Amino acid sequence: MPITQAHRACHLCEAICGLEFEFTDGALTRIRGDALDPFSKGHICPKGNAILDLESDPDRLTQPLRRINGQFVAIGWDEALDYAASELAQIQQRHGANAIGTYLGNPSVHHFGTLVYAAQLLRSIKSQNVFSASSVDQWPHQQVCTLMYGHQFLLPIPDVDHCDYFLMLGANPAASMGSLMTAPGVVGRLKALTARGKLLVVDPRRTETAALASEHLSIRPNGDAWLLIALLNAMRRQAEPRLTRYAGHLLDFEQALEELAPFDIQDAQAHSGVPVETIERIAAELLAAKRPLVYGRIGVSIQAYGSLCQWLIQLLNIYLGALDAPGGVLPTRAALPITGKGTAPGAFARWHSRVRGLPEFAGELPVAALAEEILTPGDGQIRALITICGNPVLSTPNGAMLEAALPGLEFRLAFDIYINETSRFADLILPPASVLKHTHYDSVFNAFAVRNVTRINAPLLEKGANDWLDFEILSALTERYCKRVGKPFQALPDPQTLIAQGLKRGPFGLDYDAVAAQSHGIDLGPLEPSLLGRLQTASGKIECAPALLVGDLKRLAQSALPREGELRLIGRRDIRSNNSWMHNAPRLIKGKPRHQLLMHPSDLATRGLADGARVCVSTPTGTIETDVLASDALRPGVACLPHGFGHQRAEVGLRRARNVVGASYNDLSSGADLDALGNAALNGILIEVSAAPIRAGAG
Ligand SMILES: Nc1nc2c(c(=O)[nH]1)N[C@H]1C(S)=C(S)[C@@H](COP(=O)(O)OP(=O)(O)OC[C@H]3O[C@@H](n4cnc5c(=O)[nH]c(N)nc54)[C@H](O)[C@@H]3O)O[C@H]1N2
Ligand SMILES: Nc1nc2c(c(=O)[nH]1)N[C@H]1C(S)=C(S)[C@@H](COP(=O)(O)OP(=O)(O)OC[C@H]3O[C@@H](n4cnc5c(=O)[nH]c(N)nc54)[C@H](O)[C@@H]3O)O[C@H]1N2
Ligand code: SF4
Ligand SMILES: [Mo]
Repeated sequence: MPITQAHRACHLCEAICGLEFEFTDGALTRIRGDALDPFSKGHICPKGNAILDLESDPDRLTQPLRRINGQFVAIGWDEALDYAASELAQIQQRHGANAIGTYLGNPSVHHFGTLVYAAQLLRSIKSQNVFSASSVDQWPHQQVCTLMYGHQFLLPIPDVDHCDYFLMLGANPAASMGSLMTAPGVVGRLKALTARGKLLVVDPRRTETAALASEHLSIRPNGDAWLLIALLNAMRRQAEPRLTRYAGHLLDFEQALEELAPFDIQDAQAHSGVPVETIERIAAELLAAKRPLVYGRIGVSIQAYGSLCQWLIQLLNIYLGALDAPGGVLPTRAALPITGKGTAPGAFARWHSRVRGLPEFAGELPVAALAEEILTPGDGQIRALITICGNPVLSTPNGAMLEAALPGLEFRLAFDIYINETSRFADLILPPASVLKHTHYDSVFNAFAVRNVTRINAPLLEKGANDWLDFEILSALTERYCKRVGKPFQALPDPQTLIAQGLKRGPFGLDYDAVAAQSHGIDLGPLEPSLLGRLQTASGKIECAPALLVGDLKRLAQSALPREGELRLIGRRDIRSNNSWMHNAPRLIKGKPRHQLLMHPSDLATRGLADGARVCVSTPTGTIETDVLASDALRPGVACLPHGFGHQRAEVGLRRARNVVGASYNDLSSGADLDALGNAALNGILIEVSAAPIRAGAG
């Protein structure tokens, strides 16, 4: 049996680990970490191994499916593409350009072909109704960077390997493997940090990351903005800001601090649950550290004060002199640039959503507005929905309302490898061939890495006669659509050419073949200061007091104090999950159920609930049933539920996932709960928990 090996970066999460794929007689038989990847050094997690399951999954689609009389029927590619183009063209002819809505999901950013060619499709369709998972995720990061640094992707990345004090809010890299901090083997990196310095985790739950941290601070959900302001005010009392590095590059820093001055530290204690003395001590520790940094992720992004938190984090890093300093937070120098000339810096409010008037950002509207844009009649109503690598029924707020809206559409097109909870409503599903069949370059997450790295990998598997790669489908669809509506179409060069052009143009002037020849990837060195020379603001400076963010301080100041007995819901990720779409992989779902509502024993006691009880969780949006698990890792008044479950609603599609117990978190969240700039506030929502009614036959 000939055994061969090939290498490729993992496309499943932001850690982009190098993986070694072993083939026996041409069939994929084993996956290991690629020990020769200079960045990931052999790291792999259970999901990396589950690529074996994805590749052999009998539920994976291999051919276009068209709904005919309520049943999915396999059809040929030519017919499928013509059908899609014709429907899209007709709907726009009947109802106007904005009648087509598009939702782009998380995996679309991992595949160069999908990312670039979907953008071309959207430019041709020219609808203002574009949505993505970004507005249930990292919008606050992008928006704050646009406002302060002039580009949505000038994201300061934690220099995790060189800092000596890491203040981490609302992130759990021990489960998520790191986010907006591409750091394969992040747990090892964090352990090295705790050996040389301090990792302080701020989270309402004592998470897996908190457990390995030097210290864990249990905070009230949504209390972070108060804590961050109190830290800035405390630092101001203790020491001067360290601004030498930014001389001549800072605008309105003093003004920003002045805006925060009226916030009282006693109020910060009341709102955050963090004692005044602790706040003062942490401010002192940050100031005493040689290379401190502050970073916050999902827990401080998908919450009521997401953009405010991300702004305050930038201000703290500036105060500490950590912004753009080695060992602090610095933008990666991507070999294939996603900032600078020819890239979209991010723009605000060029249009607004029709129903609620929510402002656009970077060409997208908040996905919290999607369902109402489908359901509300009138000019500009969405009549057709394209989903690209997404599952908004499970992933976006009030998923049940979106689910109820889908049947009313005139046409639904899904670009997906599965019949999921969203694509099960589709009129047509277009499944791209296995990602192992296309050239792989992760243009996004190489650009957010904690070192400057780059890696091109050739296809591992040969493309079959009936296989269509992601970019081939999207390009053919765009061409046929343009033809029908009489718009000009210019085919983009193939992905390899585009990658080659990008690498050549980039800061390292790399040659495609030279990069591809080193299939384990190339390390281009540690993060180095570059932000000040890359600022793209109108003033050419770091704009520290953007009116949109300063304006939100009023809302924070007026926020109500936590009420006695209230219960707030937050999310969690498990190392064996990947949002909503990997619950069909046997390797990941084996073992005990992982979907329970975690509650503090004292909160169970006050509600007369026993550990393990079946409960109803309710919000004004909806009610779900689940099992409860007592956990003293949570602070009292907080409950915790993972998202991405709820596969029972699909009668077709993911046969194994259907047996994975767990209801959908987003049947509880509301599209009305947003931060100041439109990101969904999915964490920190008020819930009621009571014993579930006993049903005959249940058990
Ligand atoms: N309550 C709550 N909700 C959340 C979150 C939370 O923390 N709490 N997190 C949010 C975040 S951060 C995110 S990113 C979103 C994710 O939200 P989504 O992106 O909407 O959901 P995913 O579960 O990632 O769905 C990905 C889809 O892409 C498909 N897919 C996978 N690989 C490929 C491929 O190669 N090609 C194609 N065409 N399709 C593919 C899968 O089958 C699946 O249907 O969820 C958000 N929702
Ligand atoms: N295994 C696995 N890995 C993943 C994913 C997955 O689904 N599964 N999803 C990927 C995606 S798309 C993303 S965006 C990243 C996200 O990466 P992370 O941001 O690291 O994700 P989480 O594990 O959800 O961590 C968020 C933390 O915020 C805490 N939190 C909730 N509310 C608050 C609050 O008000 N304040 C504070 N301070 N903390 C709060 C939660 O308790 C939780 O521990 O993970 C990626 N990696
Ligand atoms: S950590 Fe992320 S990139 Fe690495 S193997 Fe796991 S899923 Fe893949
Ligand atoms: Mo995400």
